[in-house]
Amino acid sequence: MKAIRKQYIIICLMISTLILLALTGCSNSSSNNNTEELKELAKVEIKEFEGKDLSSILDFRENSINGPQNVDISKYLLKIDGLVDKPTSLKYDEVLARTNYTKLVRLNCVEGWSVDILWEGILIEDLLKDVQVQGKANTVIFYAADGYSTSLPLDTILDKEMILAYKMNGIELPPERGYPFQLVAEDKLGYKWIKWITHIELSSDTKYKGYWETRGYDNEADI
Ligand SMILES: Nc1nc2c(c(=O)[nH]1)N[C@H]1C(S)=C(S)[C@@H](COP(=O)(O)O)O[C@H]1N2
Ligand SMILES: [Mo]
Repeated sequence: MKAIRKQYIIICLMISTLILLALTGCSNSSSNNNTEELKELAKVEIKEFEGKDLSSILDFRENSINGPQNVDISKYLLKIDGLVDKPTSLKYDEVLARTNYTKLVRLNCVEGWSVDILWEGILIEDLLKDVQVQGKANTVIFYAADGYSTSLPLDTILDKEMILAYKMNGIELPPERGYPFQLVAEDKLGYKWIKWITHIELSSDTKYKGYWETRGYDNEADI
């Protein structure tokens, strides 16, 4: 009888251990699921900001000169040079390490469509502080991975507190929208909103003309 009871107790212990193991296993896997769900949630597009409806990332028309670019972020460098005392090349994370700003700004394309997007990015002024812009610089020329370029007066960039966006509506810029960086050229027509930016050059050439500007579009590009 005693031997049977001992066996009975041992079997009971084994069963409860198994149940415990199964339970902790379950709770582990369910917490894993939770973190996956959270990651998914972060990808959901923001649809409204301070009571205003936003356009969707899908409302843009893709009409880039050479189609969407796929920038390899492990090799990516943002070069900042020209009329500066300390030219530099920054990795993606080094750019993002600056203070982040959020702005609701409308992009107007000359083709007659527009989008209201919540942009998130870093102030160009912050990047320029680090390279020490020389007094004779008055123009900023931007170059992109697809061979596109455009320019803006330095004062315009500073006055309008223009940002280099890496997120739109809470989502990292997708490749077709200019990953890793698009210029939020507030109050300027779409062709100043250069995507896939790789190089920022400080210049004194107020007459510089970018891709669409050399093809007849106004260099001021005011809306
Ligand atoms: N590098 C690059 N940036 C670019 C362009 C381009 O062809 N190449 N097109 C411009 C134009 S004309 C507009 S309207 C805006 C938005 O274009 P999208 O809808 O193709 O993103 O991106 C601008 N930035
Ligand atoms: Mo455009």
